[in-house]
Amino acid sequence: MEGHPGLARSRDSVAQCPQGEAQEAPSTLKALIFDVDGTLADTEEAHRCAFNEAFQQLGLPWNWSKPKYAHLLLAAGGKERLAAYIRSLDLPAAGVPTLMGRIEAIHRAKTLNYTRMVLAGEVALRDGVERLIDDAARSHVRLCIATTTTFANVEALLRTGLGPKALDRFAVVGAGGNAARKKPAADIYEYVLRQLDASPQECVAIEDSANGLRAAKAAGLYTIVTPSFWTRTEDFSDADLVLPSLGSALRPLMPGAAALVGNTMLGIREICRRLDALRECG
Ligand code: XBP
Ligand code: MG
Repeated sequence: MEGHPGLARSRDSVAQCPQGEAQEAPSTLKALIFDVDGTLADTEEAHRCAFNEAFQQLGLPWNWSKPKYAHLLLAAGGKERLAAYIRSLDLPAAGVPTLMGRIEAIHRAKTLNYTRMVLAGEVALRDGVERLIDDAARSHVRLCIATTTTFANVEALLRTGLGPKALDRFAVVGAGGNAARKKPAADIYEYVLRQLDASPQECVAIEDSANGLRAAKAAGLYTIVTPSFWTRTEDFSDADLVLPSLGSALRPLMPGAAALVGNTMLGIREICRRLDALRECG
């Protein structure tokens, strides 16, 4: 089920800036930086199943239920999630290092399961993602990715959702291996900004989780949040704009959310207006 209609809010300052003024000068917006899991697609259920399948494949007596996984999601990164889980187990002291030593192998098996599921078409892009990506391309706004997940997962999702040449459409792809610290640290966003040679004031981040929001804000980015099934109860009070989804012709934004962005879908024009209004109105 896409988006929770009640989840719509905008940071007042921009909403009060008189419309149209910011439109005269060329927009500041240089790039949109997309998170992956929960933002481009609601992927965590597939990740959860891929983990459970890997546990079976490797003879581990573990199974992550949805409530368990929702809790484990507080740890960003699949390997970090495994480590957090192992630490939570009531194991004899010697048992912990042995299992910690198996994390790489478990995560490799999980990634193979996950990419197989994605390439089989089991994970669809969220509403409005492809439309906004096309809108950005038409407006010469560059596209980037800042994610915690493994690069192979990004490639599989983009290839399946946007076509075999999808990766070429992204100026910078910052994934799990490109940042020393994972979200909520700002590292992956700072990596993308460096590669892009852009300032945070010229870019907008699109996220789904509190961890991701904190990372984007720590990097100084105007941040739009579209909560996912797994994150809809998290705290997004620091977000600049919260929408249940990006909206699409098939599933337009409900009146409350639509009123915030002046349309039943969030488009590049509105994102530019907001970023430029911030520049104009400070
Ligand atoms: C969210 C994550 C990821 C995935 C699992 O990533 O925390 O770790 O849950 O992927 P995003 P890996 O920043 O895109 O929201 O197992 O490859 O880490
Ligand atoms: Mg995410």
